[in-house]
Amino acid sequence: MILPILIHPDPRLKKLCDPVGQITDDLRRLADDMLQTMYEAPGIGLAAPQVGVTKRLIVMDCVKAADAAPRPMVLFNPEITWSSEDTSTYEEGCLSIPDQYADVQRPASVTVRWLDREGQAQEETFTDLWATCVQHEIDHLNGKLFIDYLGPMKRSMITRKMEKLKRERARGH
Ligand code: K1U
Ligand code: ZN
Repeated sequence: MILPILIHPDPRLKKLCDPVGQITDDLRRLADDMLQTMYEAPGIGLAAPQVGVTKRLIVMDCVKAADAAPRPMVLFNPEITWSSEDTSTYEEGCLSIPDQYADVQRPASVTVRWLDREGQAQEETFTDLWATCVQHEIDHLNGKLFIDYLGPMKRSMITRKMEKLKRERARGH
């Protein structure tokens, strides 16, 4: 099922999300719906608060090449356990802030621990776009958006554009 994606500004995008306990069939179904929603958008990641669920769950697939096998990932309770000193800058976008992009500097590599869809603990070191994406998605779980890394002028300009977009969408444009 395709889920509606919340658009900034929305108080649900600013909340600290709750850890999940037991990985239930309902949570696995939510993860599957989030993956379907992410691929359809299209995007390379999606966090549960973006679909109005304040739980610590993210999905992502940063495989770029069209002829490569997809790698859909489901991460419950993801935690960064190590960040590299060296950084990389990527022009980020966000499905909750459509058509707005800005350079964000983050650690170039991160090690993340999480529970997979079977409730098994996993740990992996991510680099390149995967590292950028997993940090962007974990930020969502802490109520943080990529525009929070920008200066106040740029951030408020984007917020005003999104308020206008939401007014237009509400009028059916
Ligand atoms: O969390 C989100 O809003 C999804 C976001 C993830 C992200 C993008 C760029 C850097 C870090 C994190 C997106 O997927 S925006 C759309 C996007 O980047 C994309 C869309 C189609 C093809 C390739 C990329
Ligand atoms: Zn986002």
